[in-house]
Amino acid sequence: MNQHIKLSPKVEAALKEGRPVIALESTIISHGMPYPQNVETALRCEAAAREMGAEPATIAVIGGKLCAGLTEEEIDYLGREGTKVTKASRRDLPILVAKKADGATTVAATMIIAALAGIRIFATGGIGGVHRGAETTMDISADLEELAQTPVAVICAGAKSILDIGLTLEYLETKGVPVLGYGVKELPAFYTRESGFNVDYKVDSPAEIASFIKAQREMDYPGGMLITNPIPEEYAMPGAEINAAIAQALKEADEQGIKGKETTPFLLAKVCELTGGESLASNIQLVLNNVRLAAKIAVELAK
Ligand code: PSU
Ligand code: MN
Repeated sequence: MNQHIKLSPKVEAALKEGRPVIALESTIISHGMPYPQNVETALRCEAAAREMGAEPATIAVIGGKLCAGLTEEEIDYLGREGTKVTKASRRDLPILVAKKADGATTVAATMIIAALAGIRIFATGGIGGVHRGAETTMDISADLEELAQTPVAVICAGAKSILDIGLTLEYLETKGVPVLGYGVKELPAFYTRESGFNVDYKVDSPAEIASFIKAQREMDYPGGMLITNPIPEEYAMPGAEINAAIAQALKEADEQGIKGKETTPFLLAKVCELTGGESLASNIQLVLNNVRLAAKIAVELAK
């Protein structure tokens, strides 16, 4: 094991015994949701994974250690500190390690640490992507590059329309990342089940997804996979309402000159504020739904 990795006793035991393990990220805790719902959701995700037979490994950098498996106190700390914690993507990891500092890991950084720890499945809410206006800002999330080079399958609820969904799919195609739809032909748009864009392959069972991941690993070339799982019908938001909130959030971000790593957290918080917490309730449900699917895939892979 890499010298900078620190596994929790439970994660270490599960990996050693070949039991299913799924990674969970921590930027969603610090920057993706408000306190205390962020901590509650993180703990509910861990419980949901265990219920489905997979050990959860929530990932973050604590005191310069690349941790897979956090204590409740550590999760609570990340949730309370919120945006005061460093949002850690690929480029931040060496600095945090050298400075023995803390960081909440994005999808990209979580994938790197999961791969170092030997964890191949990772559930989250939404990934970063190609932002609207990227043809001039060049704002493309490091998450997409990571999917192209790190062997971890990421289960998410599709791409939010704070992003340019079409360009995000084009980018993933260029980078050779398979994009699967669980039970759907259309890429889900996070808060809603439809985006107007198709995925590469519709898949109908966790076993089928596991067979794709297994084939990818057997060929031993770099890169992950994106499995998109639509939000359950009963928690989906009306398209018009969410799109109006997103349009307003994008306008305010532009007016305030928000840039770089601040962009995604700013947009997420604005949308939550503008929808009076309704989007937060949807967000929580879709994350739990993704954790359950990831656990089922991990269970299949461990067979
Ligand atoms: N999208 C969400 N919720 C999130 C994020 C994205 O719906 O919490 C977080 C994830 O941690 C993701 C990161 O990896 O934002 C992407 O940030 P950026 O766009 O700066 O790469
Ligand atoms: Mn960005």
